Amino acid sequence: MDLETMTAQLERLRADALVAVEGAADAAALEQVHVSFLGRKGAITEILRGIAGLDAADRPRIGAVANDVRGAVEAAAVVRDEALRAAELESRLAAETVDVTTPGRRVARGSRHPIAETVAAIDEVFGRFGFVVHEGPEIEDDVTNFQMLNIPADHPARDLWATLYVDIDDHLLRTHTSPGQIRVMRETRPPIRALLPGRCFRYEAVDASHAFEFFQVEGLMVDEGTSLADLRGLLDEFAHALFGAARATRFRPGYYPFTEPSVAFDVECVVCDGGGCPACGRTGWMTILGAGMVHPVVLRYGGIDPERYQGFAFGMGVERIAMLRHGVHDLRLFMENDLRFLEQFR
Ligand code: 2NL
Repeated sequence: MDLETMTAQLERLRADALVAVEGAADAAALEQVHVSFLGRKGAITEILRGIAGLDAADRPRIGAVANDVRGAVEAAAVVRDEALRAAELESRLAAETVDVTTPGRRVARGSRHPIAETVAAIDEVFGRFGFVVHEGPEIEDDVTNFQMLNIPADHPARDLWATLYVDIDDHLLRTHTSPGQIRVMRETRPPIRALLPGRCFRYEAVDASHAFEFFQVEGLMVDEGTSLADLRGLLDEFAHALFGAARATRFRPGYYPFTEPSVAFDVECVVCDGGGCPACGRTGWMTILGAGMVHPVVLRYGGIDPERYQGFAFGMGVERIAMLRHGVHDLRLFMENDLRFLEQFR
């Protein structure tokens, strides 16, 4: 082969290679083009093998042409490679674009249980009058749960509290939060304004108005000169806050071994506004809590001198308050945790 033929072949290969580089659709195709023109067995390399048959004077000239062709093809390949990478990146960015205006998935959010919400509402009202929340243990001893509340062992008044006992001598599940108030009296000095919310337990057959587990809030105030009138005024504020400022209230005589006198506190029926309906047994009144002046014997058990101090106490069932506030007729709904029920209190 002579110089002219070889030069012509190299120039044709340059043209072919540049077209092939330009046409390579991706990195693999480009690599293939590189191998087939510039590789060890590539077309340009093959031509250069014929260099030995040329005159010594022609060899540098064909070498210069070959280097120029190789350089041009290499340079075109680099440019093409960059273009392919840029296109790759472009299409990935397009595919992975996040639409920040797309609405988010709604997160299911819990809410306060209506019993906890009612306890908080009760706490809030008495808190305004300086009552401080205390908590006692759910497992109590017989002495604190009963005897210090003027309910002796074997006394018929015990029948008022169907008790659940535990496997520890003389221990039981508290039947009310009153023992917590005994603890407050024994641990602090008057003036006392204590509020005791908490879970209580009784051995009860379950129906729409009875449970074996329920919540109670009790309150206790002890100071010099505390009277039934103070109790009445405080409970009026409470009833008006929870059931409406215009509602009439009344005291009726009641009985508890730990208070003397004892009263039931009634609010004008929230269903019929006092006119009389099935909800209030046609009386126009609903009992929302029990209360009274702390029995002197109970004050003394609490370490308080009844000659100097007087106290009042009250207690309410939280489920009952919640039922009246929300028009719920079966307290079992509060224990079932059916979301269709609970979601109505969000
Ligand atoms: C009710 C009535 C009441 C009390 C609870 C009490 C506590 C002490 C001393 C005196 Cl330490 N009394 N608590 C008093 C009257 C009534 O609860 O029906 N609760 C659901």
